[in-house]
Amino acid sequence: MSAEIINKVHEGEPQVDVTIVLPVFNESGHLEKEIFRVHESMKASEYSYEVLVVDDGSTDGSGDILREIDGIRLLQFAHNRGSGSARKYGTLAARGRIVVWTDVDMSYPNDQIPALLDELDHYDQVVGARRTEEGTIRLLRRPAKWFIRKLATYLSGTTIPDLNSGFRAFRRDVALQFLYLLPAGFSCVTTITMTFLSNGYSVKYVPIDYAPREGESKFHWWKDTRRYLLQVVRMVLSYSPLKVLMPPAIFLGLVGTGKLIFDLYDKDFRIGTNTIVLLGIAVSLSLLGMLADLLVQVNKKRHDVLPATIGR
Ligand SMILES: Nc1nc2c(ncn2[C@@H]2O[C@H](COP(=O)(O)OP(=O)(O)OP(=O)(O)O)[C@@H](O)[C@H]2O)c(=O)[nH]1
Ligand SMILES: [Mg+2]
Repeated sequence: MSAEIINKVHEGEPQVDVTIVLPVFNESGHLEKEIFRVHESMKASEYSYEVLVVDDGSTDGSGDILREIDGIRLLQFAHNRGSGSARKYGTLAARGRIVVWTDVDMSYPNDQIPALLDELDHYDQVVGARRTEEGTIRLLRRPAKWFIRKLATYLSGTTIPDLNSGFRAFRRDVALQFLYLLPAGFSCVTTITMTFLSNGYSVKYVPIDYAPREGESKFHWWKDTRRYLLQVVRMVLSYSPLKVLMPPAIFLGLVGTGKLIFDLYDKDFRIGTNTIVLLGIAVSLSLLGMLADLLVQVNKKRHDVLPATIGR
């Protein structure tokens, strides 16, 4: 028997405890090894599970290899859309009550998925937070990641030790409410953490080890860094615009007002150009903040899924 090729999205009651979603793009060298590792750890656990592989347009023969692998469900797309999109459609097609996201490059401890699942008790999402950064293009990615993580910590009001981890487990019913918000690229993992947090769902972090990947990275230094920066703008505008835009607006407003008073008294009512610029920026930032906040409020959707509780 080979992979079960699926072309219909599953709907209805969960049929297994866990679905492990594996996004694959050109990982032929270690694909079987990684899938074997996942199976071995899950078989030894008490959880019923399925492995759902999502491949969109691999060109290195990964698709052919996958079709021959036993014991997986396979979702294959002709077009490449990105790892976020693969994770999103994998979650949609999952039959599990819980969904696990991880990479297929031997970097995350996929032999420890059951331990990650054990931590999900009483939480809506549990994230493996990497102790070290062994990722590709570290010099460029590290400062960008650090900045985004600090910003996300400030926006969410919670400590986020690892915002970009690709190793996580979450309740599928909660995630389904937000799938439409997830971007197609790498920032999908950032977005799912932020979306859970900003909608009142709990996220727990457990420390994990992280190994250098096998095979070639799919992270493009410029295209994906640009997307990270866009992600910063989006996070500010869509989660708490007032929290970020109001402090600089108030600061510039106060400095501008001080300068205005100085101009009125000392410069005989000749208001300086820099005073006008300062006050103009302050007003623009506050208007932008208020407008963005209004859009956030107006677009708030109803969420019916109860957050995880502590059972008896
Ligand atoms: N289906 C699908 N999977 C993808 C795509 N791009 C990347 N992936 C998979 O998503 C996972 C993460 O991609 P990586 O290249 O490891 O990205 P990363 O973990 O941010 O970067 P590294 O530090 O290089 O590991 C891997 O399992 C990839 O095979 C894509 O376009 N489509
Ligand atoms: Mg990786």
